[in-house]
Amino acid sequence: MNKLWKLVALALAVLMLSAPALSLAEDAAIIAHKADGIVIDGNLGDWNLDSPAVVDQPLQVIRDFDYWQGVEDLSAKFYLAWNEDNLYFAADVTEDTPLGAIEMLPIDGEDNLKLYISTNPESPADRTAYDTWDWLVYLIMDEPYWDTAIDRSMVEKDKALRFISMGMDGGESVLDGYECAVEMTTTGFTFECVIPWFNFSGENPNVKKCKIEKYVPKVGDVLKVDFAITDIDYPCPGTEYIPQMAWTGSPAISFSPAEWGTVTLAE
Ligand SMILES: [Ca+2]
Ligand SMILES: [Ca+2]
Repeated sequence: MNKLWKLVALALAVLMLSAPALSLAEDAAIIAHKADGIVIDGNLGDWNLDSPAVVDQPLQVIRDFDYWQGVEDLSAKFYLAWNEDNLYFAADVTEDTPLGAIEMLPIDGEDNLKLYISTNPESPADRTAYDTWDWLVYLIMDEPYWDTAIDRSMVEKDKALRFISMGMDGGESVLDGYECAVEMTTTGFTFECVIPWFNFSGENPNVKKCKIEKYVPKVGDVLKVDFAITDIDYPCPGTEYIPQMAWTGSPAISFSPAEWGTVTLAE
């Protein structure tokens, strides 16, 4: 190596050491359009696909990185749409072993989609702990069962307002009015679902004496949000390594909404 290259290498090393921790959350922002005639059939032709949350980079693998084989193994684009009554969620998933749930595994080890969402645009965007209106929704990708769960274990008891975790042992449907469908593609599948907003409130029929009011979304609201996807590639035995990817590429999304991205509700 000549002297110049040594200098360049040294400068690069210094730069890398002094760079702030890489955060994808700062740049992670999508738009959700008003749902216009979305039919839950697995075909995303009825969606505005202008603003995807793209998950396809090594930096976005948040678990068992050594077992992620690249974009054909697992990658996805996520979309949201909305109206006053419902949240719509779609995914275009590239996956070589799709819909691989195994009943005996904990739900975080099944093929799943995880939706992290706030239903309060007034919550401070930089909060480092979940508050009353922060939700982690598990959608198990297991045709035809489509189990759902809501994890509230990260919400402090006095903030949870009696809305606690449900469905976390699997085999349950905890979202009233939830409908979903998949369509297989040559490289994986497309998925879409509808989740009525009242599920994130005391109006969810599975909770009792909870005073969380139903969120009434409006154009211009900005909500914290994140997406994760879990891919079990290896049927038993050998299920101890199950890669997971997330939009903002940080395992800290499980306790800190500050690490999530945002969605802006638009027309
Ligand atoms: Ca459709
Ligand atoms: Ca795979």
